[in-house]
Amino acid sequence: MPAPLPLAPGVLLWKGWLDRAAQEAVLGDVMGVLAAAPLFMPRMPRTADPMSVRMTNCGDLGWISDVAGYRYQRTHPVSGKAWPPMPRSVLAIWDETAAYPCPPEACLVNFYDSTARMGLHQDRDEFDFNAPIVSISLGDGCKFRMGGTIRGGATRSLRLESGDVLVFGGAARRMYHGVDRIFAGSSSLLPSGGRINLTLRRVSAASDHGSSGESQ
Ligand code: MD6
Ligand code: FE
Repeated sequence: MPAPLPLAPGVLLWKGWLDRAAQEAVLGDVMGVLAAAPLFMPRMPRTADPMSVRMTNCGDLGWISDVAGYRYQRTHPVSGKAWPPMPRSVLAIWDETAAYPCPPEACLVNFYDSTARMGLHQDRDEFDFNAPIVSISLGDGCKFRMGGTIRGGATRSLRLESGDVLVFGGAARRMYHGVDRIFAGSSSLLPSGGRINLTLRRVSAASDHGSSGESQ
């Protein structure tokens, strides 16, 4: 297991965690997710402006955004069907990097075409901030920006590439972050180009899963 780069307190980056064969295996599993739960166009709360990324989810819960706001729900907003299960290949990455005793409940799949971006944001719709978020990058590289926990503070950027795994936890769990741009054509993994990012999260409060007598 390669050593991660400690980028900031609570932020670990494993460059090239997945080799090409492993990237292809995870991508194949993500294609299965997309077949069962097609990408949808999320909209900004209130304004209903479309976001530039396309999204779907797998796992028990999925994150969605529409005119009513941001939330987790158990069903796809267009088909109304339950999200497909999280692939084992994806769960394995959480098990190896998250250092957290419970499995993820939600895996958000973001698809970026060459012009898509993601504004600076905090991930704060979850009820368990003790669990980290594990982020897996596939396909074209991107310029990823990270700041502090206060909007408007200093930021730095780094390049994320196919196969990289980034973990945000502890002091960094509520860090601002976003994607400034996609480096189109920088990876041949996705046949038609673009970038896929998977973010794995715990959603429910720790007390919701600590009552069964298991040690935490
Ligand atoms: C992306 N990532 O890389 C967007 N969120 O496409 C995220 O929004 C993100 O990478 C929380 C933790 C890690 C992330
Ligand atoms: Fe995020």
